[in-house]
Amino acid sequence: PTATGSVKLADTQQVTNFDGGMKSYYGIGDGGQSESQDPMFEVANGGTIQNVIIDAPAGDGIHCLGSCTIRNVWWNDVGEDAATFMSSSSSATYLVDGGGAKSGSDKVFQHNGAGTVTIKNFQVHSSGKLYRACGNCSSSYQRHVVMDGVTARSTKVLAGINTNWGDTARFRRITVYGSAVICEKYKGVPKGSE
Ligand code: DGU
Ligand code: CA
Ligand code: CA
Ligand code: CA
Repeated sequence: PTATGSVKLADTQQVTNFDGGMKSYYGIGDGGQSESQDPMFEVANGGTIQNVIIDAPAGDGIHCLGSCTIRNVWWNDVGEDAATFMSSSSSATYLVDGGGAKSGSDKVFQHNGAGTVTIKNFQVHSSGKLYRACGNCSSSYQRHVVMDGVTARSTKVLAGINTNWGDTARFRRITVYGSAVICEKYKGVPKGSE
């Protein structure tokens, strides 16, 4: 989509319900793969972020501290990753509805907390993995992902999950251009015991 304007962020924006009006936001981190970058937006438990375009440098993207909705958000050049889901509650739900992500050199959606991530009506282009359940987080939660209406181009893997922790992945209406591994199964190893 075409941006209606552009906003350079000086620091992380803490939001509960945020509508970006289809402006482009950028300016956090260095655009590379360093794990220590700040997020652009931190969304409170129960919050929604929508109608946002994210351009480089995009830092650590969006952090959802609890359940959240990410609606019609477009990453033109994913930073270290695009969004991280962080609730400690097994009933947390995170919904990504609409939008798309390009050039996530490693991961797009990073699920470090517990609960279920639903990725719906989403496009991913030139990326490593669309979704990864954390493989070495200190909390070995069960993590679940549902993909419904996902189109992938030049992307290696749709979901990476840790079957030894009981993670699950479900797929519906998936379109792949080129080739992609739909579900890569890993053995999660908590940090410190690798
Ligand atoms: O070394 O623990 O990549 O949140 C890897 C880390 C890793 C997380 C994750 C993230 O799993 O840092 O971006
Ligand atoms: Ca990372
Ligand atoms: Ca990138
Ligand atoms: Ca990250």
